[in-house]
Amino acid sequence: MTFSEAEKAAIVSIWDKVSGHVEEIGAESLERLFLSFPTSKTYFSHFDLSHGSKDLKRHGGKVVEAIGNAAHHLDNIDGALSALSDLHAQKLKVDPGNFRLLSHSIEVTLAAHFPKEFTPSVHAAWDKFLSTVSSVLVSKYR
Ligand code: HNI
Repeated sequence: MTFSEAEKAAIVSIWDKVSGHVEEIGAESLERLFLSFPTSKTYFSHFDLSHGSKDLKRHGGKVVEAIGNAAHHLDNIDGALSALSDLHAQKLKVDPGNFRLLSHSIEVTLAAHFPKEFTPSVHAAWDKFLSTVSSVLVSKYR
């Protein structure tokens, strides 16, 4: 997947706002995922999923940092997320349908936090970006 200069600018401009708040944005995205789509919780039975828990913050922070890494490598997301792709496909074996649900939850969180900046065109660029990240993470399933 290639990104236009305008799409790259849209992705990076939101990332710049998120980068100082990775745990907060990540935890909220996960909480929205688990509340809206409870079956996604099956992968996290070893976590404390209560509101504001350390597990949500720690894991949310990791997920959002990985998205930031991808945002800095828009011309080579495959390479940037290669190890994570192995992990999700070979070890975690998360049902691929969950990636759309998480992407959606992240977009809702971004829209709620940055209502002025998350315009329709920025939203479209982020949707394309998160869908590319998701395809990379499920690319090694078979
Ligand atoms: Ni995901 C672990 C990033 C989607 C279930 N995941 C990670 C880690 C990162 C990460 C980073 C930590 C790796 C490490 O410790 O080495 N995950 C991402 C990203 C996306 C994603 C960037 C998509 C945008 N993961 C999902 C989805 C699910 C999921 C959709 C299931 C609903 N991930 C997991 C599980 C772990 C995990 C389970 C292991 C958690 C643990 O620490 O036990």
